[in-house]
Amino acid sequence: MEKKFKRTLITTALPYANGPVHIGHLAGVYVPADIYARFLRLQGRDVLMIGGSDEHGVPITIKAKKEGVTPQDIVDRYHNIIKDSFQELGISFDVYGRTTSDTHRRTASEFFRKLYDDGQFVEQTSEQLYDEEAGQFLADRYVTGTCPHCGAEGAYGDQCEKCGTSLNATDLINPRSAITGSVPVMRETSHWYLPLDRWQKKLEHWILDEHKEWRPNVYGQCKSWLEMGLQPRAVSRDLPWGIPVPVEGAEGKVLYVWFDAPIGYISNTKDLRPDDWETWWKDPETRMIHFIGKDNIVFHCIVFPAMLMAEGSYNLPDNVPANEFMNLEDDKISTSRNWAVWLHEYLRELPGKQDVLRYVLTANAPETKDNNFTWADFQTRNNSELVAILGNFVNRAMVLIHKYYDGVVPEPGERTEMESALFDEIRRASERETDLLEHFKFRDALKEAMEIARAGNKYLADAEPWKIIKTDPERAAVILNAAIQVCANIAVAFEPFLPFMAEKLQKMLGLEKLEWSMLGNDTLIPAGRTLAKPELLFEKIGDEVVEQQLAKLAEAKRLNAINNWKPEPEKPAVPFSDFEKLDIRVGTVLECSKVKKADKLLRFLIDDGMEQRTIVSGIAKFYKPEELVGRQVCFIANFEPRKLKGIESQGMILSAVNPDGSLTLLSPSQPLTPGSTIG
Ligand code: B3M
Ligand code: ZN
Repeated sequence: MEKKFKRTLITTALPYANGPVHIGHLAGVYVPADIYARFLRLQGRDVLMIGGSDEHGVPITIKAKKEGVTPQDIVDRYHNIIKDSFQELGISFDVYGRTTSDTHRRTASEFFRKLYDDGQFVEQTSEQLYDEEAGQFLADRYVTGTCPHCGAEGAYGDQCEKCGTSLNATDLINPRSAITGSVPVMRETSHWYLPLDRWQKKLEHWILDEHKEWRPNVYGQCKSWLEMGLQPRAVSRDLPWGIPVPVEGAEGKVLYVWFDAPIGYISNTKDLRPDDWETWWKDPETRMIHFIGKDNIVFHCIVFPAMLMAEGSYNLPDNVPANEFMNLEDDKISTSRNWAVWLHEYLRELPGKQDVLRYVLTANAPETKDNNFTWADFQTRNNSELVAILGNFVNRAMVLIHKYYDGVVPEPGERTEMESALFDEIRRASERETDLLEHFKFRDALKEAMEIARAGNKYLADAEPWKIIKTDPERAAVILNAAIQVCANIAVAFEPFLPFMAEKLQKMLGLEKLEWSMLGNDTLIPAGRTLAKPELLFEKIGDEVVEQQLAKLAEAKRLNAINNWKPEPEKPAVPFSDFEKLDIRVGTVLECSKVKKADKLLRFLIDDGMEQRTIVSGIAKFYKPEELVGRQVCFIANFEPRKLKGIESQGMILSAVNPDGSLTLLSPSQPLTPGSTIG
C-alpha cells in the first residue's frame, strides 16, 4: 500500500546561472515538475514547488573568465533571464531563489558546521592537480581528460558526460587545465570529505529494498553505484568563488558546489515559508520529490541523502523521477555548440505558443529513453493534434451553441446510449490519466487527456447536431449540452499540461474554478448559462516557421564549424617533378550557366587564350552564374576530359575551401592575359 502523506515538497534541479535554459532542461525537469505540481494543486493537496538558480561552482567562473566579467555579473544576468522565461512558460514555482542569497549562505554554512561539529567529515591532505600557469588548483570542470571508465575524451574533473560516471579530478587520464591548456602538476592541499562509505549500508537498504518503485533508470544507476562501493567525497574546494568553508584556518577554501546547491532547496523553502519550513523538510508526513535530469541522479539519490542522513533531522526524498535526455534534430543538445532551442528565444520568436512547446515536450518526454525534438514534429503535433483534435472540438461546440442558442447552454434533455458511452469513455480516460500522473508517467497521461478530446470530436462527428437541428431540435440540444460538458472536462484534464489553454477555456465556459474532482462529471455547466465568445485555442503553424527555425540551427552549425576550424593536415611530400606535370592557367569566363538536374554544378565557357573550353565546376551553391561572366579564374588545363551530367569538362577550376565548407573561386588580383601559366 502506498503511504498517505499530508503534503508534498517538489524540488526542481537548480540550473547553473551560466546561460539561459533550453528545451533539454524543460523536457527533463521543469515541464514534468510543473505538471505534477499543478495536478496536486487541482486536487487540493498541499504542495510547494521549489526552484532557483545554482550560482556557484566552476561553470560560473569559467563563463565569467571567458567574458572578462565577474562571476556576480554572470549570475545576475542569467538568474533574471532564466527566472523570467520560466514564468512566461507558466512554470509555477512557489519560490525561485538563488544560491548567492544571504539565507542560503547562512543555511549552507550552518549545515556544514553541524556536520563538522558532529564529526561527520574526515579531513585529508592529498595531492591535487594544480595549474602553475594560472596559479590555482584544478577541480571539476577546470580540468578535462580521458575518462578512466569508458575512455571518452573530454571528461570533466567531476563527471564524465559520456558514461555518466562521477569522477575525482585525479582519476582522469592525461589531465589538462581548462584554463590554460597546460599539463597540471600535483600539489598538496587539505580538504573535508564526506565519508559516503559510512552510509553505504543505510543507503543500500533505503534505495534497493525500500524504493523498488523508483524508475528503472534511477534505481539501476543507484544500484551500480552502490555495487562499486561508495568512497569518501571531498566537499570543499580551493576556489575564489563560493561559500567560504566555515572553519578556522580554511582561508581560500569554499564549499563544493554540489554540497551547497542541494541545500539551496532548503534555503529557498526557508525564504518562502520562514515560519513553518521545517514542517516541509522534517515532518514525516511530508513527502519530497526531486525532479532532475539523469546526469544528476547520483547527487540526489546518494550524495544529498547521505548529507541529510549525516545531519539527522531531515526527510529523505520519496521519489526521484529523473528523465533521460532530449536531443534536438537528432543531435545532442550542446550549449557550447549553440545546438539548442533556447527558451527565451522561443518565447520571443513564437509568442503566445507556450502551450505548444509544453505539449510537444511532454508528448515526446524522454521518460524511459533519450528522445528527439524536431521542428517538423513540433508543427505536426500542433496542426494535427492541438488544432485538429482539441481546438477543433472545442471550437465546434462553442460556435454551434452560439449559432443555435445565442451562446446560451441548452437543457440537457433526455440523454441516450450515445451520451452514456461518451461519458463512460471520458471517465475511464480520466481515471487512467489520474493514475498515470500519480506515477510520474506524464507522457502517457497526456495521451489520456487527448483521448477525452478525441472522444468529444468523434461524438460530434457521429451525432451531427448541425444536421439534426433541422429535423429534431430537441435532440440537437441534448448533443450540444453534452458537448459543452466535455469541454469543461477538457479544461480540467489539460490544466496541468496546457495551463494557458485551460485558463482561456475556463473563461469561455464561465467556470469559476477548476478542480480535479470535476473530471468525469457530465453536468459541470448548467443549462441557461451564457458562454463567452468563442476564441480559437490553437492556430496552425505554417512551413515558414519550421524553415526559419531550421535555418537558425543551420547557421549555428555553420558558425560552430568556423569556430572549431583547423587547417587540414599536410599531405605527404611529393617531388617537384610531380608538380611540373600539372598545367595551371588563367582564363576569362565568357559564359556561365546552371547545369540542369544538378544543383551543385555550373557550366563555364572559358577563354583560355588559345580557343575556348568548357569546364564544369561544383560551385553552384555559392555563386550566381551571371555574376561570374567576365571574371578571371585559375584552372588546371591538362586534366583528362571527364563527362559530368553529359557535359564534357575540359579541366578543373580552382577554388579554396572555407572553414564553413563553402567554396571561393581563386581569381588573379589584377587582370592577366588569358592563357598565362601559373607555376
Ligand atoms: N546545477 C547541475 C545541472 O544544472 C546543477 C544542479 C543542481 S541541483 C541541486 O545539471
Ligand atoms: Zn566515461
